[in-house]
Amino acid sequence: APTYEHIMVEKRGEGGNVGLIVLNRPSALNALCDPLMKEVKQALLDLEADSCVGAIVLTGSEKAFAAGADIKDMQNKQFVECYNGNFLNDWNVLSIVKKPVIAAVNGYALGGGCEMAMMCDIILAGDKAKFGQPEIVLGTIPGAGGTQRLTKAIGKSRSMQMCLTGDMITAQQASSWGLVSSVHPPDQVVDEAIKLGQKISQHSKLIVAMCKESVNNAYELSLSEGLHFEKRLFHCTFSTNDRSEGMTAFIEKRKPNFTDS
Ligand code: CO8
Repeated sequence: APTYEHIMVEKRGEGGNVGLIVLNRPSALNALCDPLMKEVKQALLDLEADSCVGAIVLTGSEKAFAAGADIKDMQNKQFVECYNGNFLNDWNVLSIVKKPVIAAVNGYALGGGCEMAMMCDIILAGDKAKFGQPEIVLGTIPGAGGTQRLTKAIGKSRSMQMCLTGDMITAQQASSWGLVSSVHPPDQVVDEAIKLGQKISQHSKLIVAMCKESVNNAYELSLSEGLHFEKRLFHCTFSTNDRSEGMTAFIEKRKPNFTDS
């Protein structure tokens, strides 16, 4: 297994069916420097390739999920360097992973940290979590979905307010606005996320990936295109062993034995 400097990677759950990535750069509140993001990318690709793993949990520390992109790294950057080097372009790896990724957020999820949480498929929050897009305070704007995914999650007025003031919202607000699924005591968020990951892992990994792809298309396509895509993928499930096994197991009143095929 690769050794990492800024993250920790474990496998949890029954048979190691949930991958756990812990951001671990406490000296900078998990600010997302380039080496950290490269490690996250590698860990995600490894877990994606691991056939035991059915879901992935991404978390930070109790103080910070991630306090954003690394401001010290950005301080002296110039436009040409950002543009030519495609600055922050490989951040999107989180959004192209096929397996479900659950963010377990405690403490600060700010700027790129909030954006990273929003690239995940499900967000669970600790009751002291704080979400914000403070880029405006630094004279810049969100660069990895803060104006886009946030707006789709909580609506225009609330997103505008957060992005234009830079103010943080609490876990309770994030929950009532629909940004997060549920709120838990801080020391239980990761366990709850792993439980959720285990539950998802019991299903066919193949069908889970198809389902995730279809939900994600709700953000990309018109309703009629999205419904068409969904219907075709639904039809596709009838070419799989797992669809046949799932329905047969129901009829035979037993648990399905999925083979991810
Ligand atoms: N970058 C670099 N270092 C950071 C960052 C950061 N984003 N956040 C905190 N740190 C460092 C601090 O500099 C400090 O280091 P040192 O001890 O060496 O001075 C250490 O972490 C602890 O931080 P504080 O002393 O400030 O801790 P507090 O508890 O007083 O405050 C806060 C916590 C409120 C979270 C505060 O640290 C803060 O406001 N941080 C900056 C938050 C921010 O503005 N984030 C947005 C960054 S811009 C961004 O994310 C742009 C994204 C663009 C696209 C990204 C692609 C995905």
